[in-house]
Amino acid sequence: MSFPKNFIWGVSASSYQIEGAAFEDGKGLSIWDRYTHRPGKIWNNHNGDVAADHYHRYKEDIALMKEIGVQSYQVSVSWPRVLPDGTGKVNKKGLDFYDRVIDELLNANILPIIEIYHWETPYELYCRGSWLNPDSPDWFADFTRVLVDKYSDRVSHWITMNEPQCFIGEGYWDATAAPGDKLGIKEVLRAGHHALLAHGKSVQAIRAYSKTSEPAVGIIIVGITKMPHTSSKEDIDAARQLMFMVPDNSYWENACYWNNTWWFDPVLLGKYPEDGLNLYGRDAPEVGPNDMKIISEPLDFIGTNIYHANRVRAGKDGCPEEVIPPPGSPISAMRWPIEPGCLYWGPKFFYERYKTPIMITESGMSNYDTVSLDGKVHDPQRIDFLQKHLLQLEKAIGEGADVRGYFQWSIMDNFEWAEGYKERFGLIYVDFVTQQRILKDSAHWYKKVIATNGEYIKENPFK
Ligand code: GCO
Repeated sequence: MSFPKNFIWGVSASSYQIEGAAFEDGKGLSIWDRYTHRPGKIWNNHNGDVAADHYHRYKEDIALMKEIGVQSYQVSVSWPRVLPDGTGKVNKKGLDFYDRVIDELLNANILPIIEIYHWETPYELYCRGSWLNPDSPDWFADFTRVLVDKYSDRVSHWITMNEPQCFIGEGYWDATAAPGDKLGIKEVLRAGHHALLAHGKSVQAIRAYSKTSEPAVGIIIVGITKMPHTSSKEDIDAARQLMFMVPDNSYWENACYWNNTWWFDPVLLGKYPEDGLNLYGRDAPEVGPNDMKIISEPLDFIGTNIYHANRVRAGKDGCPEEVIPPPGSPISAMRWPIEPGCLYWGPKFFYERYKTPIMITESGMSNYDTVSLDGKVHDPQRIDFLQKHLLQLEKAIGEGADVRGYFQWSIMDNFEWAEGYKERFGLIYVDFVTQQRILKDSAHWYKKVIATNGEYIKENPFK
């Protein structure tokens, strides 16, 4: 077993989480610029005004990526940096920033993948209703076109948007992310429908205007992964069943948006799942005659972010039930369970259902890393985490799951949304006071993994 020859070893990050320069060079405000300045929303009232100062340090950061040997990097774009009002006038300085980033990456032999939207809705568009506004899909298509016109002579890989479950569900239902509104289920689902339409129109714009003959286009959806508690057929079926259902809110918290099929099915199968439609009834969004055709524009890959899994077994009455991990089971600093099997069962189940090539667009671990007296950052837990997860991914690929790439989240420590700078996910340590960068042990380890196309994961990293 080994990783395919053209497998892509990458890293990811997102604009608001690393760029800083929130009020510079003509950038407009995003909903995150507003939300983080509302007292009590973010741990210790942190914000992304400066973040990792990547806006000014992108050259240094790309040099470090090169040192690690990274093959690809997801460049996420801040919408209001490019279009301060969300539509209309382009901010040349903002557009030029990503242009320079792309050139720098290409010079370092790193494949840039443009991620058009990682939650940074322009505040001006929020004031016009944002994703609730039926014009929002067209706003997003116009924004896409601006990027495609400028970058597609050099960029061939595009991701329309990242995690609708989060920016719709957390943003509009439970208010734990910007814009922090609590809407009713009908509005939430309507906003979600517009976001999916925006995705579809964005795909159309990429294909219509790309200067690259065959652009590769995808979307990122959270891969909420369930894995069987034992290898029995009953438990495997139970895990699969739970992974692909739209449960009601009594089943697990926020199930109304925290599920896979409500988001993946329209995009890949061209329809909302029956169980979800039955559950929502009259609250389900109105679907126009062409909507599903637009939403399900063919994709070259699906990106999915998988960080953990819940264990599931067949309950006595035949219904799947989640298994609470026994006391002492490993968890990360984020208090997410550590279940390396998520990168086996996740890709396996997703590929089985959707038969579309997969990129693992985020995978990684938060850890409270510190600088040791030797000036280095030793993070054996992260190495252990990545090694175990990659071994599982390799197994899934060996058994036929078509996974084309793996992106570690994140290239560097960054602003972890509601958790502020408390959580560190990076391969590169960032001192947020001095902005000094230090390659963690895990970065040196990942370098060897990339250089050997994954063979190095079989070595004991601690001998
Ligand atoms: C998400 C986002 C990232 C996070 C990362 C760790 O999954 O919420 O895509 O921006 O920072 O996943 O939580």
